[in-house]
Amino acid sequence: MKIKSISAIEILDSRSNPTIETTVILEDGSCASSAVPSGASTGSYEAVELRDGDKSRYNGSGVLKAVENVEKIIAPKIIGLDAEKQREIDELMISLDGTENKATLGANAILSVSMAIARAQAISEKKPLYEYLSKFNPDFNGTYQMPIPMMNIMNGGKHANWATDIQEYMIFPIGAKNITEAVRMCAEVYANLKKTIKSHGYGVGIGDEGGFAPNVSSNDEPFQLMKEAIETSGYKLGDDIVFCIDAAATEFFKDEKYVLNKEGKTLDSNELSEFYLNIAKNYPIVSYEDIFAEDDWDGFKNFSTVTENKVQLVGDDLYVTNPKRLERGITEKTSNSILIKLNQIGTLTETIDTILLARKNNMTSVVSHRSGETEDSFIADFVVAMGTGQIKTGAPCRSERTCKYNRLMKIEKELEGKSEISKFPF
Ligand code: 2PG
Ligand code: MG
Repeated sequence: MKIKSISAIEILDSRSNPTIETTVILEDGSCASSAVPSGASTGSYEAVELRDGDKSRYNGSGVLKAVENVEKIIAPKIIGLDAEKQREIDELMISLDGTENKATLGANAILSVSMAIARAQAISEKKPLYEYLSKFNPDFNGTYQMPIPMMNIMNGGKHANWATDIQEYMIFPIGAKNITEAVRMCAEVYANLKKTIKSHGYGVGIGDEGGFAPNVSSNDEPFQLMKEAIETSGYKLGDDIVFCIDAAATEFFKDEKYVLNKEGKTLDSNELSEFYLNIAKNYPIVSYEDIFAEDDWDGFKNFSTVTENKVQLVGDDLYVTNPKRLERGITEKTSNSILIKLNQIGTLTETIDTILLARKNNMTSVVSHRSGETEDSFIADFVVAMGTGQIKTGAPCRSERTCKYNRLMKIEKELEGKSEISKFPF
């Protein structure tokens, strides 16, 4: 259906920072909006998030320029085109921008249009978003793969005033028989974790992604607290629920060394690898994201060798959802998994291409939120459509996180048995 109008507005994200929401209306009246999230522990190779820099508004973080780019530059070129032609429209925006990293128009401006167009076309075709998006998944066979959720229930690093050096401590309910059960299991553990943390004399304040952020004494203490909460909840650690981490190590990489303030240690790449593997002797950690800095390709590669690819090693800042960086990872056998964030690359089409490239090379993809989020639940439909099998979207707490989990449960209900929860391949 042809695009009739495009407008954009500056709204707030979950950290109270401005972000952009774009609304697309098609000629048949189908109308849809999409909002773009924003990271804090961002990789330096991410596409550019355009901010105004005008200190008199929002301390310089306004996005009025991005809004203007949508309305004055992108809209005139796109109005009248068929919203079904996602790839052509995305490619047109990429060429309008003209840079490698979308620095002219802003990846935030471009992505808000890219997502809203898909959503409007889905409405026009009277299809739920996940069904419409499944046309971009060449491997879709009629049964939807629901993702196992990685829930970040203890927060550290930049998201939580450095309560720990490791940024994210996630529970992963591999024993759940469907997404509804997975969400319930994690929510029960989350509720019990609050009691556990209190009983250890800590505060129960939360970080940017809704996980607790007590002032623990080491980087492995959160595992002990989560273990207690899992057992109190009646689940078996290792069978029902396992652990994942995102160290976001780029954030504690200083002068070519890893500085773990919680431990009072400064480590090189090999020592850091040992450090993680020592923790893993006591706790079942199955997925390791960004456990080395964004340019420490050797660190990742050595870890892959040492662990013989028996655990999931996820590159986030390492790959920034960029097919070119992923190509290098594939050639050098750097890791076996990639984190997928739409706003790191800036269009739906490029994000899909990256997932398909990873899949072709036997790598898993974990679709992810950002630490600064909105009520937009696009990624819930997207992960179901692409069948990547894993999503991480924070704690089962705070509406910008729960809206994604709630959407997944609604999709599962709507599909009534025509979906299955994915198996974790490691
Ligand atoms: C990450 C993300 C999301 P941010 O590092 O994976 O959890 O954080 O959005 O701050 O980059
Ligand atoms: Mg990360």
